[in-house]
Amino acid sequence: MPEPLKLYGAKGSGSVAVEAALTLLGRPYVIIAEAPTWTQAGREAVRPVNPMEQLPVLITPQGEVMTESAAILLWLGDLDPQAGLAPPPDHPDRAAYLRWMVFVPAAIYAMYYLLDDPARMAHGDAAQDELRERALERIKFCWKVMEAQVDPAPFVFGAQLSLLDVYLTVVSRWNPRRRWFSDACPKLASVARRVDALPELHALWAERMPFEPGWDG
Ligand SMILES: N[C@@H](CCC(=O)N[C@@H](CS)C(=O)NCC(=O)O)C(=O)O
Repeated sequence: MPEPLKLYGAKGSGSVAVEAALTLLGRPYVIIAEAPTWTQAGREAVRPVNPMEQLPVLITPQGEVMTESAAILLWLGDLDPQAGLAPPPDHPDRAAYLRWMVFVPAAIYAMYYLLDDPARMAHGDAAQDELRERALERIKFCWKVMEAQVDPAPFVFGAQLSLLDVYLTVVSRWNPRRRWFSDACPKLASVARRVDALPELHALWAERMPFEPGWDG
């Protein structure tokens, strides 16, 4: 049995995508710090390992610090090719897998830095309101770009679940939330609903990203 991987995470955060990947892979892990980085205590807990003060942070068995959700998911998917959660390097879907695995954090996830606390980038209520609004519009635009270019059946790469499906399921739980997502991006939303319903992830969702009243927007 491999040594448990160590993860800095927080309920409802991007670490849940990594937790879901580890769960599907059957790979033991421990949350060594529950560190919601939207609180002072959370930021302080993460700072020694990630000066960006962001989650997720994974510590590899060799003690390497890994940040960046997509890098962690790509690494995990390749670590266990038998699990089939990542198209291998010579697979025809590999290029699209890499493309969308980078698109989600670069185009969408990065926008939450502005959306969650626009005061970090703009002065005054009016400028901050505008920044928040524009960041949200950008997120919507980017989801629609992805929606137009995928053809899930039922997952993005056909019958085989991949970590891209898991990643988009977690990120689409945030603003503008799933009610908007279902209307504007029905193909991607159908993927997310399937991943929401995976029996292997029921306990994880309940504990780490619960479907509480109003969860969908
Ligand atoms: N590029 C990073 C972004 C991570 C990120 O923004 N994480 C959020 C939690 S979901 C965070 O820690 N935010 C706190 C902050 O940005 O100050 C990744 O993909 O892992």
